[in-house]
Amino acid sequence: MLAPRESRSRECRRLDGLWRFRFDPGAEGTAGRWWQAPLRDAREMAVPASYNDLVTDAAEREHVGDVWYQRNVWVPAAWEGRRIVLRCDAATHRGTIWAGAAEVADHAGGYTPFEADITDHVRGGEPLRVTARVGNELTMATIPPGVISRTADGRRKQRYFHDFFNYAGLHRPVWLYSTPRSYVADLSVSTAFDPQTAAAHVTYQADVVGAGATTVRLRDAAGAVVSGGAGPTGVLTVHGARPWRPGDPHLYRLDVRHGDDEYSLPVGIRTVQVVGARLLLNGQPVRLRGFGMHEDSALHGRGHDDARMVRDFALLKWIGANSFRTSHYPYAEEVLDYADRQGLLVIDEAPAVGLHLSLGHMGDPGARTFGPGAVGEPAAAAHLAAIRELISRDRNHPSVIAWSIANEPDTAEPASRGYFAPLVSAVRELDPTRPVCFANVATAPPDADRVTDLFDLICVNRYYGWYTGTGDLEAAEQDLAAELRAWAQRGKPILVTEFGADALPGVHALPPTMWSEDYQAALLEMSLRVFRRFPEIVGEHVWNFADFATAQAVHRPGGNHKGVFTRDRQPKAAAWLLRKLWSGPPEPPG
Ligand code: BDP
Repeated sequence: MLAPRESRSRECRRLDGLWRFRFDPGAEGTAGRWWQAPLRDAREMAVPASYNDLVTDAAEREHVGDVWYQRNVWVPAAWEGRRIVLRCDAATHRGTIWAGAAEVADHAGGYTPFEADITDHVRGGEPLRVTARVGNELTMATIPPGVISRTADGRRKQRYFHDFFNYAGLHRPVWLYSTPRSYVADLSVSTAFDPQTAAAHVTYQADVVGAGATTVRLRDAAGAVVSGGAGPTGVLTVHGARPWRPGDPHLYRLDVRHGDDEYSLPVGIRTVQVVGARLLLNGQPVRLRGFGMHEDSALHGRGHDDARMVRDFALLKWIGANSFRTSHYPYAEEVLDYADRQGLLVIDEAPAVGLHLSLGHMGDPGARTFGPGAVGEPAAAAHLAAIRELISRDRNHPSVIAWSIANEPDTAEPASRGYFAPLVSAVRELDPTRPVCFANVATAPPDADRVTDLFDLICVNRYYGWYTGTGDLEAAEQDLAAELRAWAQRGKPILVTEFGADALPGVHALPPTMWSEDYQAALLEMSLRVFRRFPEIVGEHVWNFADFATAQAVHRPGGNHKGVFTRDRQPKAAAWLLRKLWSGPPEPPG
């Protein structure tokens, strides 16, 4: 699905700002047809943002069910006769949209966009009432999964199996945009690059609607045409191509015209391959260093915020990171656009987290995950839909070098294989150009895991020195090395996609003890020392980039404090250490 972009033929309006807003604790809005009139008893709410941290009432912060957003917008008179689209970048976790009295879109999945052609429902030069119903419920039919129960006094309670707060709302921009009646509906590009000859191929496929000729031009950063073609599909050849890579994230621009419509897509020419235990970018071994992150900050919650994004990327650069994982859901498209321009490598993750119903403090000991009544067919269908939408949205980003289709599922359970095998095949069919991975959980070490052979990369999340070997870094060092030695036998690249320790900012201890900044730094230093012994380890992603909000729990004092930056993006001691250890270009493995 194409992101809204202005061009000579396209106009985009972001409907950011204050919308009328109402909680619907009694689930009355749908029966009462709240979209048909101005929302009664409404307050105002910021968009984009999570609503949870903008209210002062506990029941509202923890509300389970629907909320309603509404606003009026003027449809520009100049748009009369054009195609008009209403688009929502993210309604977490389910969104239904009305244009005036007409329902125009309904979408499940909290982190991918959806849109509707509303041409027949609007008039240029007239006002339009836009209403959005957003539901935050997680069940065994959603991804991520959850369970809703009732308290003795009748309140609905949401339980979930992942370690971040269930923020909800209109998290990303809502758009009204217009195109000509004949238009470019979708576009997919893939690139091939020969490092020996610097020759490149850009294969493109445009879905076009309506009459008119289709032409494409590939331009370099200076705007000069380097290749061109005609027709909705084709292969463009570029001689002397300048490949996209961290350090020189060079972007070409593909201008696609169909009839009067023009859409311009940034294109980075690069290849990603797994050869043996190496990960190659443009034929060269790469080693990833960086973080698992979250879209999370004070007040905004999970709402996209350009200011936070700019600061986060500045910190990634400062600390010497070259990559991150979009743990545990697809991030805003603005983030991937920025990563393309900044030259960050991204492992792009589907929102399949918490598929482990017996894990830690969030699960029930002994609970089975995969099968009817738990994570069964409805969840698998939702998971597949989420993967399809992720790939369709993000496949054109050069920064995206791998798809992660789940975080810490219970892959020691035999039924996990039947669950994952079809999903992996689907990813390979949707995108044969990128490696596929998932983040393996500590309860599925090499001798217990049932699925890792299906994937291209071995990604492991390990907390030696924290959840196991608690407080004992010597034991942790040995156990970590022993487990990595076992994974290294598999002959595939290994990424340690999570390791870390909570540190309360300002707490210090010598010798280092748990929860201090010093212990966090010592644990990270020990881990990096172990990783250096394994040529198969091609990536180290610290958990987490910054402190983040979680559900309330006895061991989560004001959230998860495994950030090496505080929630307001200031460095802890570990950040200074990593900056030192990650200075200079990442050494190639081996
Ligand atoms: C891992 C999860 C991550 C958690 C982290 C932790 O992948 O989402 O936040 O542990 O416990 O299990 O800090």
